[in-house]
Amino acid sequence: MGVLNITPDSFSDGGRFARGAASLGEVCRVAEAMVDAGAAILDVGGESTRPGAASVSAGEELDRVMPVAERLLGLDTLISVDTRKSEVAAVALAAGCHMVNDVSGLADPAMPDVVSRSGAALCVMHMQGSPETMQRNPRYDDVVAEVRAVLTERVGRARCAGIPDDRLCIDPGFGFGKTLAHNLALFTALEDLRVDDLPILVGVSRKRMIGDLTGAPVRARLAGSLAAAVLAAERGADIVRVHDVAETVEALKVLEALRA
Ligand code: 8Y7
Repeated sequence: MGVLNITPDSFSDGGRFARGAASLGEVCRVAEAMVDAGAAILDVGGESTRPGAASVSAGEELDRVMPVAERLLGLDTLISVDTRKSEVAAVALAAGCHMVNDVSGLADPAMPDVVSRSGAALCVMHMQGSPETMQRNPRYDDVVAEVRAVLTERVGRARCAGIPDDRLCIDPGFGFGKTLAHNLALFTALEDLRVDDLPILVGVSRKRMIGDLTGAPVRARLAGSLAAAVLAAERGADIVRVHDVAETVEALKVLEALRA
């Protein structure tokens, strides 16, 4: 899954894709390169979820995401819309997007029905708190058990709305209301998080967790991100969400060949 942030202040691309002069063409060129490099899914997001980020309105989110999504729907790949809002999801899915990536894990009570009615896929991610406050003081007694319990409950809500298992995946939400120790505990126990046989999505590309381990700034986290992507795949991740698609695909090819 290739990351396309259409926000002025995204986590790790310095707002390279912010709405503005000529940005639509640039985003589309980057997206095409990701597909050529082997991305199976492109994840398009218009709301920053960086710690402390202010929220945006549904209208603003749609203004950012839809022009890009509409262009990308012509590519031979699945388009995921990264949103916490059922209003945004409804418009994106009506336009033909294939998946909703909900970092809030269904905080919007209307989200399951919107996804179910469209026949799209859904990723439910775990987050403690909200982006505004999540990194202030993350706390768990047993992070693996608690994240797994929340994901199980959210999968139950999705199933109740009629979303079938072959359209669902789960994600522990690295960095979303988690300290480095929490992230490491979750990564180490990845397979223990699995809910039934649902696929697991892992997003660690360029994150602070990688910076904490390497000392590298956002721009220099490729090597650390590749190591984490390969190990996540080896530990059972079915989908990896990354900024550097070509490099990650190469690393995963080597993993596949060298696997016993
Ligand atoms: C994740 C994500 C982000 C993640 C899923 C960033 C939107 C922060 N991280 N979605 N989104 N999983 N499913 O650094 O880990 O890309 S935003």
